[in-house]
Amino acid sequence: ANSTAVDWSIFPPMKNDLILRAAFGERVERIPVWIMRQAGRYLPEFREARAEHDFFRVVETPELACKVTLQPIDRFPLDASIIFSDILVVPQALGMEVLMVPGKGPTFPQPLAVPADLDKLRPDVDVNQALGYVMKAITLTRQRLEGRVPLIGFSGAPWTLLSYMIEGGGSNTQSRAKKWLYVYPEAAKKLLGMLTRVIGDYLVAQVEAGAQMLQVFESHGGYLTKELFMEFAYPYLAEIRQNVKDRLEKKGFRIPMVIFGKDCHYVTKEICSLGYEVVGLDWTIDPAGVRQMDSSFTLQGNLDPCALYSPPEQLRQLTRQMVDKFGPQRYIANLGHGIYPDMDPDNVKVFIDAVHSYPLQ
Ligand code: 1CP
Repeated sequence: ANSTAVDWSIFPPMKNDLILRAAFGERVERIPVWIMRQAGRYLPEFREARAEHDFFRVVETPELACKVTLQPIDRFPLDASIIFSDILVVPQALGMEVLMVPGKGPTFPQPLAVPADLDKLRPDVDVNQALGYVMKAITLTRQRLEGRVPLIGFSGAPWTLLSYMIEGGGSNTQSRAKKWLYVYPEAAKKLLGMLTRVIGDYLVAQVEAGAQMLQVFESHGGYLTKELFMEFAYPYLAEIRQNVKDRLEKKGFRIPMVIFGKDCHYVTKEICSLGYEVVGLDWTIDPAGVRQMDSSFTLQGNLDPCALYSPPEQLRQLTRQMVDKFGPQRYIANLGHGIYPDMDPDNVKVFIDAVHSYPLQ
């Protein structure tokens, strides 16, 4: 009864699976690299597509989403693609309206204000129906990639999505969302549970449609205290991991999962214990310190995106210094967060080439 699952035998064989091997801790002959927000406004061809179409129009039209997903792949020797979408499609699936307001970013006209507002959501939504367009974009993109590189699917994490649903958009403090954790903890947990269920279904459906790796974005992890993180973020991240892994294994899939927590340095050890194959680090974390703790998982990251403003030789040196700290195995090179719109695409090439030319034994 799943309308968007496809038989993976329709997909072309892989020519480059470096990132999957690195994720599973197998030896690689070259370091894989991709860039968070690699399809985005720093690319002139992306700005051209966005001048013609509204953001969510691109996301909801498989041909357009596929086209912009492939833009960075056609331009750079990246080792992975990530499906063009947004973490806020999950709140949309639950029944909330989200608009992309130019100059302001994603905006919810009617954010959740009080616990009774939870009754307006659709907790039993079928993601294959509500988000079928994402799965169709994934299947189409996997075909058009012709095995060049693996395709990554993703979702926002429960706490990060809850914070957007209550704040109604970006926020410097997340104080409205955090208020729920102190004043309405049971309602917050009800919503987190709802999100956890939908996110699990959504990640499984993305794999059934063709996604070969999954990343969970806890982008607002940095706003919590350790106690709040352990109560309102950690258990849901653990449940998603276990639920998705179990369901995919039953269906015969072996898919690596990445957990990326932004500003989560105060819970690095806890995040590493969640059991995801890959832990993404932002630029505030010293990779050497994390490596010393344990080596049973792969690390991803973590160049300061602003290093891309450097002249080429300096950028090459910063990239080599970064790899020195991680070591070349069990490692996926990336920035410590998404690339910014005013960055020079030529420097993206410098970064990728510097990773690829790092000498491996
Ligand atoms: O008009 C535009 O083109 C808007 C810019 C943009 C883009 C290119 C937004 C708005 N979203 C996206 C795409 C996007 N978002 C991807 C595409 C795949 C790729 O990486 O190439 C992904 C993975 C996301 C995920 C996403 N959206 C996150 C998690 C990653 C992160 O940055 O921490 C978050 C927090 C969002 C919300 C969001 N969407 C867009 C903006 C500007 C924001 C942040 C808003 C805020 O908090 O102020």
